[in-house]
Amino acid sequence: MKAFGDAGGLESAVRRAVAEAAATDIHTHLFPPSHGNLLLWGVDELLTYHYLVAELFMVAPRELTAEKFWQMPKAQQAETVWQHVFLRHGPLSEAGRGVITALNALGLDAGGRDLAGIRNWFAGQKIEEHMPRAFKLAGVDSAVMTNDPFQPQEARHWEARRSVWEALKPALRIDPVIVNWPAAAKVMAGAGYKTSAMPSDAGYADARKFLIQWAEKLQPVYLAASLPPDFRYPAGDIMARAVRNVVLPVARELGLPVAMMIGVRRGVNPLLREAGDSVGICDVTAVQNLCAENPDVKFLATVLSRVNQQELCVCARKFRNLHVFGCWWFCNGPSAIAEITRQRLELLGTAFTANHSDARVLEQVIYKWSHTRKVLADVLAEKYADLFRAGWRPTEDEIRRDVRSLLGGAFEEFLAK
Ligand code: HDL
Ligand code: ZN
Repeated sequence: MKAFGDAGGLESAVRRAVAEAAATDIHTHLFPPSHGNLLLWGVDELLTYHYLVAELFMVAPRELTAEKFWQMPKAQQAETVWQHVFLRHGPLSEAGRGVITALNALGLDAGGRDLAGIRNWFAGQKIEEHMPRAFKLAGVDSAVMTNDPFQPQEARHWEARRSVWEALKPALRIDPVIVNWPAAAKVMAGAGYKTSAMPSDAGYADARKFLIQWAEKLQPVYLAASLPPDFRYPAGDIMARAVRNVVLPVARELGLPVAMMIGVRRGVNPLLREAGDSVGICDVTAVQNLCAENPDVKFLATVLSRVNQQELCVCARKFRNLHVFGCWWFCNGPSAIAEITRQRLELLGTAFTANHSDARVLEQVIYKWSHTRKVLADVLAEKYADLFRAGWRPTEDEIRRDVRSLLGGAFEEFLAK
């Protein structure tokens, strides 16, 4: 295929490639339709996304207390968010604009402000058709779920061996083993494993068995955990001991990568429930030490604080067993995605995964990927123009190859190497 002779042709090829490339969504909170109401979808779920609940309480009158809100039925909660965040204030936030993007992509006139009519449309949808439709609109070929065996309401569906749509891939989520050993030990003991609140070598051995048995059930793409800003490694604390004695041996035995999402301060405002988590600057040397100490284990990492982003990129330059991914949560807005992606291209080339949706509600894949593609196209157009000015003439195939790398290709290569 011919190389581009002019910058104009190059830019339109970049934008075309970003618009058309399939994205592999490597971290979501979606579930198979067979897992019932664990899979959230529809306008009421979109409007009560915890990002929007946080935004509601920033603008709602004082008399609307969190207690009153949580006692409302879901539709009333959604109407309350619609009134305060969308009608009484412009939905200029990323989560607000996202709802508009998703609804309009589905052919609904969000601007008409007819919430009841939009709700009726969703009521007429069948999830078995609606889920593939949402993935197609998002350009997502597959999505990795978050599957937590420590949540009984999730575990029961896997115990029942319910069907899983082939576009959904499992991930074994293991936070409690690291961040709340007593709770994890209680669940494992309830399943007949010899674990107790006080960690011991025997308890660690049974915890490894528990995770290995769940990995056999789920066949996960990776092990995953979100970690607090104060996660340190190596360290003598209960978190580091669980990583050393349970997580790393299991990852090694199963040949599974360990995905770490670091920097979440859980429950800074418990009244907001899932909306009550915040961000903290983490210690990237924990990632560095894990990679250095375990060259035979693969690590995926994303960090929640903008402050840690450059350090994580430099860490990935030093350790071939580290793959950087995503503009996570509070970093998943155009300004942060642009800054982070520009920095990653400059430091990592195409050896990273540009984003993941973290979708909790099905239709969020539509807006999260639409908004990401817009920013990615702008940043890549700029970077290819710089390369063109330097004298390199990429072909359209090479551009498509690079774009796919950023949208899942590099992840697949990392898993395969
Ligand atoms: O720990 C995680 O996986 C986070 O993504 C949380 O689920 C968070 O609530 C979230 O949805 N972020 O986008
Ligand atoms: Zn998540």
